[in-house]
Amino acid sequence: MSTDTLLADLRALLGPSGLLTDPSDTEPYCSDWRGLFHGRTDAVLRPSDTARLAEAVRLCAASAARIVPMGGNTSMVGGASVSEDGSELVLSLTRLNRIRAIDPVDMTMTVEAGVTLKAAQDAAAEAGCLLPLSISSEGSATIGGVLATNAGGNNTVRYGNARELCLGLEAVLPDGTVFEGLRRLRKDNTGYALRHLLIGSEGTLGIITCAVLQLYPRPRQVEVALCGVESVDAALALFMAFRGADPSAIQAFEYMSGTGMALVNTLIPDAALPLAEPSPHYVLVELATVRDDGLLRGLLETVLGAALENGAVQDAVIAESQAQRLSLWKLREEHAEAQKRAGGSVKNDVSVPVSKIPALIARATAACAALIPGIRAVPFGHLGDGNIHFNLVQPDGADRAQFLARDHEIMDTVCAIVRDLEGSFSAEHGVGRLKPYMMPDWRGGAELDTMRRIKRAIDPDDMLNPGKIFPGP
Ligand code: 2HG
Ligand code: ZN
Repeated sequence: MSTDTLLADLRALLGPSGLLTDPSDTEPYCSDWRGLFHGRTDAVLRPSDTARLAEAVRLCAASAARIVPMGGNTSMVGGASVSEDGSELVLSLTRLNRIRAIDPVDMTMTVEAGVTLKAAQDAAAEAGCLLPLSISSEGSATIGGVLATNAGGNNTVRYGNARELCLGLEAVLPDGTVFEGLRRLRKDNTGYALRHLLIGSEGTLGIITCAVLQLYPRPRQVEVALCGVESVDAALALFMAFRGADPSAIQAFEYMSGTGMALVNTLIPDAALPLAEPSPHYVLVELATVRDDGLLRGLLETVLGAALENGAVQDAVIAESQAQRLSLWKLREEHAEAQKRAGGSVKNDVSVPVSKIPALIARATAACAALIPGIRAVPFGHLGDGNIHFNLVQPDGADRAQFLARDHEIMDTVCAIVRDLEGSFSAEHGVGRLKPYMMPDWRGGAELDTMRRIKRAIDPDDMLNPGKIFPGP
């Protein structure tokens, strides 16, 4: 079947607003948030429900047309990027944007893939519940994407990754059949847990269309503090102090470097460091509890007081209102945007055992400085669960393209240290199109081979999200 016939059939199925073919309409779908990948496509499919989406996939399969599923297009690794040769179609999930159900007794919500994470959080809050997944891009990132990549974010230390919050899934498989697994059971041992195969598969095995998410009670007390600390060891010591005092109270424990904080302060409007002096390192801690006993503030002050006394913390500020909590979080959440504004940056979304975070930051900072003098190391992230974004910003005034051309060299330098520290080169952003070249080295032998066999069994014609996860054909 010719492309023209396929597009005519898709237009008849999806209607005029369900199929974009004009280059001025499709262009925004052809670049990623970081500006690393620029592709082409003949069409963007925008089905409004699962039945039409499944039929569209059947039509594509019959024409051997390849599909790149896309949610909010916030991937940091080109996970939703189309190829440069124009041979792939984009399938946007954003019109599947209904919240099908919220059940405050079962503590679950059934959400379509195109709902933004923020909209899902707000809907859960209106029902008196908490959807605890929280990531910097939550205003644009969608439920389908966060599950397809098994996103982690700020609250993993307490609630786990997206995987741990998903009880059921509906997905369209590469041949257009619908996997109907929208169950909301805590116990359901019935053969292979297929939803867990789809979660984290980055759209290479199926297109997630709807999910049942686990909700939690909303906290009644929340405390947020920003602390200036002298070393990464001191940041880790502070984490251990909070864990020792009450591990169940830690909702988020985030690390930031002085370099990253300075970029946010300089490049993000309305960002202001509320401490008297800048510090070489920072910690943002959020405590929360559903209890209504008024004791959470005391816990925070006791731990911080001891840390100030023993020198682990140099200075600290505790938010006194929701507005202050948000402005402290802004200093952390704007890190990605500030780095984008600072010029070219190379990202390493890595994880190590929590105990090895100080070694990771010290060794990787020194190794990158030796590789490219003047390079700005901007490590930050989710210290509480061992996930550090060891990002490198180009030297001030350097040529962006020349700097980015050395991305593999920089990534390999950092990842060699990560490997030595028994970590992972891909913690929460996925492998996407950026890191498949690392797979043989890190997941070689039986592991990568089994992944390939699963891919071939479910998607023998490599129809879904080609070029992601796997190196080569
Ligand atoms: C975050 O934690 C995101 O803010 C983005 O995962 C990290 O920019 C990054 O590398
Ligand atoms: Zn992150």
